[in-house]
Amino acid sequence: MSFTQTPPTLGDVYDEDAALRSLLSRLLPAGVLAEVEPSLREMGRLSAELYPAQLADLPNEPRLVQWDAWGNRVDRIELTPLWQRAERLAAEHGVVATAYEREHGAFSRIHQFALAYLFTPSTDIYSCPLAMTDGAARALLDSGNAELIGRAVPHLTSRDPAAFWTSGQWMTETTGGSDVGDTETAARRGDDGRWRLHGRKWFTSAATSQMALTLARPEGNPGGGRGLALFYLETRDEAGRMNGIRIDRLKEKLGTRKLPTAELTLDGAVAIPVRGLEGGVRGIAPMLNVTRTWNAVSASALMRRGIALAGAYARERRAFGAALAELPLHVDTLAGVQAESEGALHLTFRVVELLGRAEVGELDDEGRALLRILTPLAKLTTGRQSVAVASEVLEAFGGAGYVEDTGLPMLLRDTQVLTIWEGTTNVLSLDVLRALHDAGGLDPVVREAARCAAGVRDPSLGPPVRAALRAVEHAAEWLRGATRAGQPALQAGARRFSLTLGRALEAALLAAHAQWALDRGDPRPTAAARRLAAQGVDLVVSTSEDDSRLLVDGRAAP
Ligand code: MFK
Repeated sequence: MSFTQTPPTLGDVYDEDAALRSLLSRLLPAGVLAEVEPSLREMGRLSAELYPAQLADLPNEPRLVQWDAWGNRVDRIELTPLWQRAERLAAEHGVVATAYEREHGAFSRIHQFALAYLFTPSTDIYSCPLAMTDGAARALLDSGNAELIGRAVPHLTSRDPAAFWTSGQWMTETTGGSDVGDTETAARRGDDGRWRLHGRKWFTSAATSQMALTLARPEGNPGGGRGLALFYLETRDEAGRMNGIRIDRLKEKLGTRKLPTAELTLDGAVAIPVRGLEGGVRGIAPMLNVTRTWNAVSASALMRRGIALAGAYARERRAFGAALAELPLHVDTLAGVQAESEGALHLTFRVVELLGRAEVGELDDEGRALLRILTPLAKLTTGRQSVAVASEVLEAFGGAGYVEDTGLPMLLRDTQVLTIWEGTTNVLSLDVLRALHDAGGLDPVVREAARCAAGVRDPSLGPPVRAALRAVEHAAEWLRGATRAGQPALQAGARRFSLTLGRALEAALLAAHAQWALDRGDPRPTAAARRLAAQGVDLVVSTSEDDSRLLVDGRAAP
């Protein structure tokens, strides 16, 4: 008999997630936790049940059918079996709806994103259309457009699969996904008073949605972001015909292969302005902030899934006379990624907590400024962590991690997108600077770190608290210097600055939570806080623009 390895299996996805359960026990009042826990346990059970279905679905990919047998242009996308199931399950389990039903006030966001966190890793990035659906509901509600709110929001937040709609977020054009102000799509008003859109959308995720929010420039408007307007459109009419939209092709992507990302031509798509005829970027910003939060939740969730699989494997796989889980270096490696994932979880759910409080009007100006700053910080920090953790998870399986039909490579490919879409690490670092500028400086972040530190008493938590405070102070010092030096210096260091703030806040939040857990007899989060800080939180270094230019193109700075 030749030896075969035991594949990793998932246990109870909710009950075995010690970090999530500890966090929720602190964030939610006992009565609320008791009420929401059955739905989380059920989602954990469902997530474990879907995992084998996800593996069985590995060879399937969505397919674009442009023509029917009789020569009619139909542009139909056939989804993979798991995606079809995910749509129904997401509606029934309220993965978007929970946030808007608001049964538990501000805590409903925590409940909803905990559901999303459990649902995401087994559903092949179905979190993408859900993120955009949630974001569209938020943007429409914020717009105050009563007609569109009445028409779309009940669908976007429905638990009935027959009534549930998802939304697209069509921003990216061939001119680029970051500098959206260069959008070329034109909006023309016809003699019938209706607006029609003409242009090409180059990267539209989940093109199967029933509606979309998109940007276009009304004829005669100036260039740049301010000349764009935010439009609402429905993709098909009541007879199922496309609304002046052609699906040109699906993208061949590194990952998220089950997600039907498409290139579209808008050829007279009838659309409705959501909030006036300019300021479209401002109008879509609430959607971006919600989808960026989903991105951080997805990053945390995919890290957790990879680590759960690597842990299960390490308990079974024997090498050098012992289970991997007994080998000191393997244990040390897994502990390192576990600490990264717990830091990510705490920063992410701090954003979620603040978002929930903002939505019920509980936040003051400083709280709103903190939410605005932490949203891109969490997205960019957790996105980078998820790629590093997924890479380490694959390595923890040795060669098996590199083999497609284990399903493990998909983890690495899928996390890579989290640093790209919804704003790259660099674009979001610049967004952090914009948010700090709007907030009048770094005070909300400094006070957040100080608030975390103030609650920590146990000496074992001294190292992470000191590391976090020193890093925030170092970042503040850099910001003062770079502001004096001018825009090129500010921009060049923005990424290291933002990652430092993100990691420092992760350590501070984790340390504050660890004190709470220690008070209840649980030393685990303390180990995570200490390890995260030991792995380094301060990335601020001085660089020279001359050196950078010489390294990149061999020439000195102009
Ligand atoms: C797993 C879950 C993940 C979800 C999956 C979703 C997949 C969807 C696929 C995609 O659609 S990916 C494409 C996503 N694209 C982006 O995220 C765009 C990235 N680029 C940026 O974020 C740029 O910074 C930006 C487009 C916003 C720059 O455009 P502008 O026109 O140069 O913006 P400007 O002038 O700085 O800001 C315009 C206004 O918006 C300002 O307000 P005022 O008009 O009142 O001055 C800004 O303060 C405001 N603003 C910009 N970003 C904001 C914001 N307000 C609040 N929050 C923000 N994030």
